[in-house]
Amino acid sequence: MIKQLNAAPDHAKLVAWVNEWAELCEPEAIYWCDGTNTEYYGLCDEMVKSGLAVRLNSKLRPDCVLFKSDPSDVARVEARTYIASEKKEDAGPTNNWIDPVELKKEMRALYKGCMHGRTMYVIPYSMGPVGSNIAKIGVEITDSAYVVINMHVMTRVGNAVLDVLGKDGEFVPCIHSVGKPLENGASDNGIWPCAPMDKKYIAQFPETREIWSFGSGYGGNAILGKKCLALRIATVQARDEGWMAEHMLILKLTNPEGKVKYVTGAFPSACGKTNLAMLIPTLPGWKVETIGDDIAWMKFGKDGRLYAINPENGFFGVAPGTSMHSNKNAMLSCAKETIFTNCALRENGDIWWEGIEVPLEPGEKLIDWKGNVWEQGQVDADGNKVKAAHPNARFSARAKNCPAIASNWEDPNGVPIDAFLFGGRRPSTLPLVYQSMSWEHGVFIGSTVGSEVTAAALDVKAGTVRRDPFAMLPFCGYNMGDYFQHWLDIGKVEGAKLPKIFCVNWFRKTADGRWLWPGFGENSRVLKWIFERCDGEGKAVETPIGFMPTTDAIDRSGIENEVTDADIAELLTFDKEGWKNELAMIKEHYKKFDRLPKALADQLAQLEERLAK
Ligand code: SAT
Ligand code: MN
Repeated sequence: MIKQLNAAPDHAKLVAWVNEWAELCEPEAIYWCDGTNTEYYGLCDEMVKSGLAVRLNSKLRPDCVLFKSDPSDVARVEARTYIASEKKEDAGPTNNWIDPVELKKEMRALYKGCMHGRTMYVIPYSMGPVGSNIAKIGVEITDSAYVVINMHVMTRVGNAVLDVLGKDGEFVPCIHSVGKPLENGASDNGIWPCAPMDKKYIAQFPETREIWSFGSGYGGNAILGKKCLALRIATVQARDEGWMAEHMLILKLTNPEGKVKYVTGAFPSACGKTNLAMLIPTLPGWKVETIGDDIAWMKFGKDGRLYAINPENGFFGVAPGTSMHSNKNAMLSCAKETIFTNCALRENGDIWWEGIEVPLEPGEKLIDWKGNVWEQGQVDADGNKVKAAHPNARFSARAKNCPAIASNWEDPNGVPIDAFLFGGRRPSTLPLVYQSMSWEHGVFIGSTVGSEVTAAALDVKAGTVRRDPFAMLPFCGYNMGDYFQHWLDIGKVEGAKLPKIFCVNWFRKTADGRWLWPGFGENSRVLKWIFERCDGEGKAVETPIGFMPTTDAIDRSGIENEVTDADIAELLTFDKEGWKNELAMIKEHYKKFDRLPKALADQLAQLEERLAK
């Protein structure tokens, strides 16, 4: 007999679905999550008691817990992530595919009895403000209390969601298990439960809009509202329903006169998306406020503009490299009520990571993310520096604790978007900023987004560019060529008043490897030009790649010594030879797509013509 820890809601389809999974997974008990603080802190206490989590010093880091995962379970596993569409072509050349019937058979065998000795938590959640017409409801079944508390932070959980669902409302069913049954009263003994790599599956079924996840407890593999629902499944819904689900930050930009523009941006990972969303402008009188740092859902309003909501409720941020200098607002967001994963633990009961820019006491000993004693400067047997925190260590912080969060960030109608930014780390060729010549040209720019990977840190020239169209490569739930077509179709919607499209690159270097642009808060100077361009102002010259600012169009007041006339000229030159090489790389990149829209092939041909002139 499975214990029922509390009453099930009055929604026959939902209850039947939960019972069906309980029968297969055979948990010890079923618990319906209500989203309260009592539930959240109760689960935290349980996990601290069982040794899965450490409570941090309540004076330094109030209401915070630290988890360390299994060393094999530290990030999203793209090789084990599947788009199980009925037809392989519909998943496309950039996604892993297995026949859905076969995959379900295989996974059902794994789920059989997988929750022995565990509680099955049922989490009703909303992506987006509860009740917003842009929001969507999901229900996640999981056997991980760690997932429950993370869903509390990252989504809106509980009874308010059930109220919106009513007796027969629609939801995206999401099933998750860590894949580690506890037999005969065994316990985890403080060890992060997960399954071996060849048993892990992160499966999306686009036609039936289901998510099945097995074997991992970490991040996007397990917190299913985020990448699985809000991107992979939502992209499919957005295509069918005429809206957009994008891997984009959303920021609110206010000029000294109090005029507001909303900007979204797509960047591949490790390009500073969270930093841009929480930027502190160095330009006097300018203000940046955060709406979201990872995902944007956009729908047309009656006025033809695209309105965006942030479907999330928190930030699942990369910890290493985050400091009061690189991102003060992120540091303050995780000052309290935060879940830390795979960070290091200090003697004083606070967290620590590489790049936090908080000095340690002389000789201070930390507990590293693997649970070992760690000292600064420690090297392994091969002479490599041992890291205290895992490079993908995370903080799960509440959006409401971010000092830069915009007062209207939860507006159920969303905010009207003025500009889309695309960018990556490009030490050469790509200028600091340029604007597309048309919507279609902007879609072309989005489809070619890339970031340079340097073999060695000092090796500037030998970098190859890893292309990540719209920063969506691991997150698009259908054929990428069809996704490009969806972007083109959005541009043809009657009466649409579309955002302007820009490409930015904060990462230009000189030939001898010096950064040309200071980045961080100084990026507000580029945002200022973008703001002006949205109003039909801001000086620009037309070049073969698009509209580029004139060298005096970027406000350098106060940084003329840091970014000299020569620097800004280099940042804003059209590099004809570099672009010929770029064109060849884009041609190669485009060969990957089996359903490349003709309009994008035309854009490529037109760029080639303009470069040849
Ligand atoms: O683990 S997540 O997918 O949520 C984070 C990321 O990879 O961006
Ligand atoms: Mn992301």
